[in-house]
Order: sequence, then structure tokens, then C-alpha cells
Amino acid sequence: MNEKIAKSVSKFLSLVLRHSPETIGLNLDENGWADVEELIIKCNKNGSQNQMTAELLDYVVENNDKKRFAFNEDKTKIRASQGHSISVELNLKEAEPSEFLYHGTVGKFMESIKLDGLQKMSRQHVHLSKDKETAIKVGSRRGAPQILTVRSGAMYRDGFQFYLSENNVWLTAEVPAKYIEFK
Ligand code: HQG
Repeated sequence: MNEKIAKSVSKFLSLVLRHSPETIGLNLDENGWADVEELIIKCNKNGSQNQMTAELLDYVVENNDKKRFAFNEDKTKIRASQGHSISVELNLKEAEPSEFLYHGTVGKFMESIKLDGLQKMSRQHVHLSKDKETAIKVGSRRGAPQILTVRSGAMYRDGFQFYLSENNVWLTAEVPAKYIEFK
């Protein structure tokens, strides 16, 4: 499989399964699931750069570096495991986080984060990572990464809820500034 094609398909799937299914006239149910056959037909009709096939979709779901997408049990449906800006009910598993989680961002957001804490911005949750390496990758998408340490254990004890997505991203509604270690 050509990795360049797989990456471009992953980006396209992120767009239609997380942010704007209407781009190709796709329907998502309230839990974020799209019908696989409908997705393939509509990708091919309406703008995916690559010819979409069941094999290509299988390959991307299986080999995606962050396991961004998942099939249901009988593989008739597909959805993104996290990262949505549209409102979907993922029935995420609530979980107890480790004492610290990490968030990768960039310098230009620091002043605002110091004031308002971490906010979900255009997504459904604030995204946190269990290790610094992952947070560095997340921050690097936008420039020189700045890594924030979140006192997730303290937040949890104070009643904040945390969720672990299917692909092991930690999610929460917000992180007030007092729980962030700025170094
Ligand atoms: C920042 C990717 C100003 C925040 C990644 C971030 C992740 C604030 C940006 C997933 C702020 C939002 C999510 C505040 C937060 N003031 N800026 N109060 N609070 N920010 O893309 O965490 O590859 O919505 O630091 O790997 O960067 O797409 O969130 O820089 O897991 O699968 O506002 O997206 O996954 O940006 O990334 P995003 P994120 P995929």
C-alpha cells in the first residue's frame, strides 16, 4: 500500500467523519457512525482524491498511526474514535487518569491558557496524552512545541471526569489553569 495515499485517505476521513460529513452528503448517526457502503459511494462521487474501496478503507483503519477510525463488529459501519468538532455521543468510557497527563501546544497560546486554562476550542473535548513524547508530536503540528503538565490526579479527586477514547487519547471537558504546571 502506498503510504502517501493512506495518509491522504486518513485526512479525508478525518474531515468527513469528525468535522463536515456534509462535504460529501454523508449521514452520521447520533453516535458518529457512517454506513461503510454509503461512505465508499459518496467518497467516489464527491471529491475524495483517491478511488475509495473497501480494501483501502480496511487498510487505513488497520494501519493508521493513531488508530483514528474504528469499524463496528460486523464492519458495516465506521466512525472516528475521537477528535470531533460536530456533536456526537461516543459513549466514551470514563476512566481514572494517572497523576499527570500532558498537553502539547505552542507559545502563542500560552498567555491565554494561563488565564483560561485549557479549553476544548472547536472540538468536543480537551485532548491530553499519557506521555510527553505524544504531547510533543501534538504540539509540533503547530510549531515549536510547549509541553504542559496537567495535574490530572488532583482534578479527578476534585470531581472532574476523564474519558479514554478507543485509541487511548485522554479527554476531558476543560482543564482550569490551577491544575496546569507551567514551567
Ligand atoms: C489550544 C490531533 C488559547 C490548544 C492531535 C491547541 C490531538 C488554547 C488548540 C487532537 C486554549 C486547539 C487534538 C486557550 C487550548 N487559549 N488556546 N484557553 N485552550 N488551546 O487541534 O489538542 O492527528 O483542537 O493548546 O494529535 O492540538 O487529528 O487540539 O493548540 O490528539 O488525530 O487550542 O488532534 O489528532 O487545537 O489536538 P485542537 P489539539 P489527529
